[in-house]
Amino acid sequence: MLFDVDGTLADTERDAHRVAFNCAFAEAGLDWTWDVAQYGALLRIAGGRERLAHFIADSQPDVTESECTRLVRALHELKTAHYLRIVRAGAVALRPGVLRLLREAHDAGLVLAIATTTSRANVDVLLAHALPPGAQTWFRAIGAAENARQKKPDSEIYHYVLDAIGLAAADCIAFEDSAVGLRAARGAGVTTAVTQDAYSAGQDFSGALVVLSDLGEPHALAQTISGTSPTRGYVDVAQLHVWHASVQNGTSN
Ligand code: XBP
Ligand code: MG
Repeated sequence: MLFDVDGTLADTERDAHRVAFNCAFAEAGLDWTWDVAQYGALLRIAGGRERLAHFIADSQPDVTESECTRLVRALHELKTAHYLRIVRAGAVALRPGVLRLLREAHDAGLVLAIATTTSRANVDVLLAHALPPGAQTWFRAIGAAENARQKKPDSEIYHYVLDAIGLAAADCIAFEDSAVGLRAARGAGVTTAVTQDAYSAGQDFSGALVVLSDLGEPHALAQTISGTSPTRGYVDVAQLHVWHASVQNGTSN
């Protein structure tokens, strides 16, 4: 099982990454603020540095190219420090069903890995603060921003992770929250289930095995937006086997 991080393991974007960017702007003496809606539009650019560069090129005509490069590096460093502080303060919780499914999959001996475009430090702090102690070792490989030159929707990070875990794409399933992530996973040939969030709802999820509101819990079932609903109304290891068999038999939609 390959997991995206931002938006999939946890709703990190609106109240953690966005807030961290705004703190970095303020600390640098800039009067820029990304509101919730504007940040949603900027999210189609994967990668914090790339997002900053796009924003500056798009809306700050007075910033020269070399100044932009310097600014992006400095702001992203500040932003990462703020993000780490925000997550350490406990502001980010895992999405419904994530811990249950990770634990169940780990106990069943399934291979777990992470394929994200966010920085490695951000992954480590989230795993350390949102998962039980020692659970970081559940992941055979973690592929993050530092491991791929091209960000999602490019598939490079998925190829990196497949190589690191030594499994074929056909034996894996990816969980993503966004169209950008879905394209990255599908481009590497990995069957992908989408758990959409407030930012990604309504995006083009064609090619997804299923689109759900979240992974669901026995007491709070997932809503199915498209595709076949999980048998029990939530995603568990038995459901992964059902999906794997249906993909192998060519009976998935
Ligand atoms: C989401 C991203 C990241 C974060 C910000 O990654 O695109 O860029 O928004 O993190 P994913 P950085 O959904 O693949 O987990 O500032 O460290 O890039
Ligand atoms: Mg994501």
